Amino acid sequence: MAMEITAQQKRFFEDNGYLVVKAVFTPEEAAFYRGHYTHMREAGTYPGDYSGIDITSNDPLKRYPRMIHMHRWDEASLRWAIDRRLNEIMTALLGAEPYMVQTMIYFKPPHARGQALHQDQYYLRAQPGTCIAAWMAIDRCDEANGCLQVVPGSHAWPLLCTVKADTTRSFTDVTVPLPEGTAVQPVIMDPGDVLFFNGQVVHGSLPNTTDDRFRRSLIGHYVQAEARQVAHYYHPALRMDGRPVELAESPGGGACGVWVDQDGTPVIELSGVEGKPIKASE
Ligand SMILES: O=C(O)CCC(=O)C(=O)O
Repeated sequence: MAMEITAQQKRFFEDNGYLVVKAVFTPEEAAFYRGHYTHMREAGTYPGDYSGIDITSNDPLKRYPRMIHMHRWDEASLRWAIDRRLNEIMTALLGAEPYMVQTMIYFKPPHARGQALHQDQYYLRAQPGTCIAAWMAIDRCDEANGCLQVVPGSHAWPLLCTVKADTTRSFTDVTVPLPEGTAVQPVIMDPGDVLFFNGQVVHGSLPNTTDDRFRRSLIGHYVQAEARQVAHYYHPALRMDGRPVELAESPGGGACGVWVDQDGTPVIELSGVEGKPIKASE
């Protein structure tokens, strides 16, 4: 059966830059991915394990680092990333089929740090248009175990200039500043639910404060059909039937926005310049 998106859901996505679709995958499918990736992670090392693994480390993220681009060598990951249901929803939200450029799995064990607020387009640089993420919960995700957080409406912002992040709470070291009082919305999800969000949306996650609950998520990154270039790290892009599509390389860096005060209201001025991201992927 085709995945239907209601007019109300589409409007929510257009107004807020994100949308949770409940039960896109069944609890049994979520359980399959939970087992699949956990066994894989515990069994060895893989291409993309850039920050290394140390099973004796006190840092939970050293014991269970995220995995990247699994679709390039793991059939189940490729099948998931180009799944008909994800394609139908994104095509309905965007008006055309996207291209798939990245897969990631986050394990986020108890006491693991989160990821500071950022915009995915800072890394992907899809042009023209932007990128989109499909973020599937494979455990229950809530505030205690560090669910994703989004800033509703930030899809309308340009890329913001980054500042240093608090690396005691985030495993990445850059973040974007927000004016005081900006609403940051936790996104509570059950296994199999998928959060779709636009590449400009400011999002991140807090540490996992639980003693006993992982917060695993499986993520696909895509670029809109009108994109003709994407950053080097994300090549080759794939059509949603798995065939490669030729895109050019985005240069990275460029103008970025800073918050300025305009008659007591914070507004973004495109007066900053961002260098190339040092790390290629988030
Ligand atoms: O899952 C998380 O904690 C962060 C993931 C994220 O920010 C991303 O995929 O861009």
